[in-house]
Amino acid sequence: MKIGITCYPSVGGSGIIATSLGISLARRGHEVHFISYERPFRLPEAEPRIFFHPVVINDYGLFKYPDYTLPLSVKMAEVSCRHHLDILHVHYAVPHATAAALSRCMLPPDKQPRIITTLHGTDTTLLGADPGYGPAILHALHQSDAVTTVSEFLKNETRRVLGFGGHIEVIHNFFEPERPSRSREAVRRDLGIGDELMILHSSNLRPMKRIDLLLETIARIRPRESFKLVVLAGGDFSPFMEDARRLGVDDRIIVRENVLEVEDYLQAADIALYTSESESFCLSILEAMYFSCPSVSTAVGGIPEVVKDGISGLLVPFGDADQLARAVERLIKNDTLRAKLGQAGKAEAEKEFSVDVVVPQYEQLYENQLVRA
Ligand code: GMT
Repeated sequence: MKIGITCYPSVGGSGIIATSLGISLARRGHEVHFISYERPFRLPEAEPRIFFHPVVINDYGLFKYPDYTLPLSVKMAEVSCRHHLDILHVHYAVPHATAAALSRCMLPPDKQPRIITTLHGTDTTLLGADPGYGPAILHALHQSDAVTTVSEFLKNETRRVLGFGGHIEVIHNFFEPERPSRSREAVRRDLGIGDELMILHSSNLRPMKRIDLLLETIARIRPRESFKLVVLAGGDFSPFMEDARRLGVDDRIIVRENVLEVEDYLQAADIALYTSESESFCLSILEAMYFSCPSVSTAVGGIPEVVKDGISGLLVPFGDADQLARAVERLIKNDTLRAKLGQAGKAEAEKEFSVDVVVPQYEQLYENQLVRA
């Protein structure tokens, strides 16, 4: 098949999933065309059957705000036409699904690809609830030939928040780890971690990640010398360091910003910690599971579809820093429990969320669309 993929190219779960999907589809023999304003950061330069089409954004003096949706839709139409795309798969509805629907209107019927929209999270939970966006998102979903969500939770939210009554297929996220570039020992040495346990938090630091709760939790873990928190920050962590100092935990925190070799840190971690107030899936937890690293996280959104409490990780009701800290302490004190949850997590990740399990589900969805076309 000839498949177009549009996603955000920067650090972020939806872009990572879209990029991995495209790479995997190309390795399975399909031709994949990425369309975005920048080359996705994890997209290899020379990979057979993968093409990148940049969208050029003009900053005309007339515009107070540069427009992306129109040049994106024109590029989608151009690539669809020139490369005879069968499928145009957009990740994150805003503005990608709207641009895809518009692009199709520019094409004659025999040149129109089938449009698949994958909702990832805040495109429903945040923007879907915004009166300035919701109706446009709903319209774009109605224009899509198929809609998928990354969890049952997000499917239900899409029905509830947007009132979308069409068919929604749940296709969970997946992860295909790269081989770490350094040894576990080398990474820990570089981080200055000795006998302490390494707690890992990796996120884009957006408000729903609740970094305030993360720091409150860290401040309550005893003994305080038993761990270091390593934050892989997709953004600037320095504003949070003031809070860390106030809580007296700044000496427990090591920050690395915009890391590409996430696997290096995943293999070095002992516990992953996530305190989000909303999460459609939480790809970072799955990444940790692949490296047998058990997580402590809030039981919000789609996280319970990824982690089974007491089996592959520990779930705690949202908002309770004390309970989160006690759960981390349980894992710090109990090597056997850590190993047991870590192994079960890895087995679950490979069984349910591997590239070989999930990518064929997308392939099947595409094939069904072509049969119907
Ligand atoms: O929706 C967002 O906030 C952005 C998006 C992203 O690009 O990182 O995150 C969402 O998609 C990820 C990949 O499917 C999920 O793992 C995240 O849970 C989800 N974020 C939220 O729901 C807050």
